[in-house]
Amino acid sequence: SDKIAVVPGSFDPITNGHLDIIKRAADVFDLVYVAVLNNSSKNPLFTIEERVELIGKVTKDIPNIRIECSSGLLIDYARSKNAKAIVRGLRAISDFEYEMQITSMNRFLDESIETFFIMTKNQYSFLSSSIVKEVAQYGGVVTGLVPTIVEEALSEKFINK
Ligand code: COD
Repeated sequence: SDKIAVVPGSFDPITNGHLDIIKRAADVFDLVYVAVLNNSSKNPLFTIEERVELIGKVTKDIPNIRIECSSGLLIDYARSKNAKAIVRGLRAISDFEYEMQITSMNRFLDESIETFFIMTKNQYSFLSSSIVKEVAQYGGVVTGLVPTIVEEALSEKFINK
């Protein structure tokens, strides 16, 4: 039977670091759902619909990827998709504590769904949506760190503000 994974995140907006993790997950699993979820400790720049649309555009050539959003718990979403795995990216030691905590909580909620980690490529290890937004906000060039259409969407956001 098909092995299904969920790659969850806020993706506000998607960066080349996220994209790399999504592509590598799609190489290993039969079907990958990219789930755009709310992180209650973050205040988003892009709406959920904008984030879904940007991810859709930059992954349109990969046949085994679906993009969806959900307003509930990640684990309920994963269960509803029959997913066996949640895939997360790891950048640095500083990610570890947070990832350990959400992995343990998700396992407490449903121990049949396994969390897998993919280590970032070194070139993306300093990259986050937050730092990209910070740089773009003050007119810095983020070419090569995010897909071109994301770069355009960022300029549009900050021009209209
Ligand atoms: N290289 C590699 N991986 C990266 C990079 C990079 N440069 N940047 C980010 N990543 C990874 C992150 O480590 C993460 O695995 C993934 O990409 C997505 O990152 P973000 O920052 O967009 O996503 P988060 O961390 O904000 O996602 C948190 C969730 C939205 C998944 C979480 O809040 C959640 O599950 N919310 C739903 C409610 C819920 O179930 N809460 C309880 C969870 S215990």
